[in-house]
Amino acid sequence: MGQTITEKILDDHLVEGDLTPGEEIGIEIDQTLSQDTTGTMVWLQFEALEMDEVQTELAAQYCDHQTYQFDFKNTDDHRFLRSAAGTYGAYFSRPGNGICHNVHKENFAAPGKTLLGSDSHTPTPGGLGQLAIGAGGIDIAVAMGGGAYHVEMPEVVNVRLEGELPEWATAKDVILELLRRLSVKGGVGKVLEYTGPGVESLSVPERTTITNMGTELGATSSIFPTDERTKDWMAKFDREDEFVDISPDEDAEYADEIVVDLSDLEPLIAEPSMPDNVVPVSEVAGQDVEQVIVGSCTNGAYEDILPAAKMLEGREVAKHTEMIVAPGSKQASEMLAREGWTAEMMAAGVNFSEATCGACIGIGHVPASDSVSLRTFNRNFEGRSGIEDDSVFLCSPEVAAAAALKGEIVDPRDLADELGDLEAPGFEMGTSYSGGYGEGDADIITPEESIDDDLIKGPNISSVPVKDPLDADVGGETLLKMQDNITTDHIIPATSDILKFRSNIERLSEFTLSRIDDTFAERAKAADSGALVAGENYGQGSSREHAAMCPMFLGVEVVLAQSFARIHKANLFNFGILPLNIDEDTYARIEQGDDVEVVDDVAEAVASGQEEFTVRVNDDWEATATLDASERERRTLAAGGKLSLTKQKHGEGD
Ligand code: MIC
Ligand code: SF4
Repeated sequence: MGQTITEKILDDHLVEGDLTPGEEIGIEIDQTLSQDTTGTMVWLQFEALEMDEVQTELAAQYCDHQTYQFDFKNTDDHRFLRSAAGTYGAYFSRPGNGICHNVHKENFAAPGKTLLGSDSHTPTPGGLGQLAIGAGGIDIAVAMGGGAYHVEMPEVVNVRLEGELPEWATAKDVILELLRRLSVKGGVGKVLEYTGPGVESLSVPERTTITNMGTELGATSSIFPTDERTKDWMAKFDREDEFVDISPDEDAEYADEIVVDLSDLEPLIAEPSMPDNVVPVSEVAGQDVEQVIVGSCTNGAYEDILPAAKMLEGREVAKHTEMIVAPGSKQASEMLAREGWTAEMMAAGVNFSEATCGACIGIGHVPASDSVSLRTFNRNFEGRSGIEDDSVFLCSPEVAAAAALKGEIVDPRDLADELGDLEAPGFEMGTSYSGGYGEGDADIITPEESIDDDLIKGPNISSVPVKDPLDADVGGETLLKMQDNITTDHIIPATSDILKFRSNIERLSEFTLSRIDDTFAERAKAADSGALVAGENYGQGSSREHAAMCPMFLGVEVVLAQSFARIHKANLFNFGILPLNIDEDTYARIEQGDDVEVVDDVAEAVASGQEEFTVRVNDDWEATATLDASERERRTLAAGGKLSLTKQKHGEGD
């Protein structure tokens, strides 16, 4: 039987299991990436595992999320990361050089290889045929140490692209259309594989906009075949020798097929505050817009910003609107500057940001109260912009630029009619790329160039918390009952006042679930042990393992949810928290404050493969909950988490 692209790459890297959807497989990892807010824990865990050196073909450490360094703690984190990269043999991308996904895509991503990254948008280079997966930090640390990465074999779904994009519709509208159809949990347990005649009409930057935002569907990854366009794109970075031809076999079988006719698409927009609240722009036209931001890891390439620049040339941003351009990488910034576009945009009233995540996680450019912000980003979870009750819309750079010009949400086609001389900018590849990271790139320190051979830890950098092995008794007070689609931004918010504690779990844990209830941390500490209850898709969004580490640190022992997001569920296992599935009736019946006890000797039941558990509530009624876990996940839980399990295995010489 023929194979899909995903199956081909997995087959090449398979070290455990077979490619049966739903079964756990172990794969070899060729490349890893981590960034500044998850990376400190990655390296602290690498150190705790007593590793000497990176074992993967390549490991890259980026400094991108909090590069404004408001506090010495951020700068200390960056210095620690440089020292860790140098000590253990990773590439180090300096603060300000750009967002991990953009810089990695430009400099290191390679078709046919596997990439594991401690950031949920790691699948971005799927646009050039790399199988890239987001995971928690300890998974990256273990992979860097040469260990396999374990994941449930996904179903491979074919997204067949037909036709070509009409004027004013963009790659962003392709992924917004999929979000509209499938919702934020529509991709869980799946890899979306793009095929069909429409593929060749899309350039690599357009493809990576789509694969980047596959994360918002909850997908394990997203991937495109490679072709001449991929090869030409890699040549711009002097990396054509790393190109490989990769496409599905003619008789490849997919679990499902979704057809998107590109020629049917129109400008779309995601309304606040979920990326799947998608409607045609024309439906929400007329709303006043006070802020517009073009950039981020989704739309931060030179090719993403150029259309906005062309639209702004010789025009002016509306007086009551602020427009910010935040390029995804220094490379993109440099090209815009070299070609004169930066000056054009500045003349139009645009403000430039350094190449950083920044505003995407509420660091800088926080919207005014009670105002609309239009962003070309991938997420608009409530409060993520740095202000509660925010009103963030997600759209393409074209729709963003149109709103900046008009001062209100407007379908760019209508604005073009109104202005008479506004032409659709179309898509154009950059020509002034300056090559790869090799010689002369001051912003990437190669392992050979490293100046460090020891870890440098500032006073805020503490150690990794470790849980005791699983106990016979699991449960406690229901500390919080939450609804569907709770994000990791709810569990451990980002924003500048909190991010600086990412390498200090004791301090960070004080902010646990504070978005929902600011008494949570205090109550959890007082309760000694506890449970969390949630609806569907609990823990969607980011890969931050802190969203499991901090509840664990505060004594949460079990999470009862109707369903879980993939990375977060893995993180719960990795930190020894029992993730149990409950049905809708049980969810409806349990109240906050209820005492929840998992009946049985839990440690023994988990180890022996038991799937159904009885949960006793208030010593009054009982319900059934299920544990969907692989053998390895059960061992991880029993050991109290992945760090302990991996150490045990090393001890046994495994
Ligand atoms: C995000 O987009 O939410 C982040 C910030 O990039 C996170 C990583 C983090 O929490 O540090 C992600 O997507 O994994
Ligand atoms: Fe950075 Fe935002 Fe992309 Fe996350 S989604 S990597 S915060 S730009």
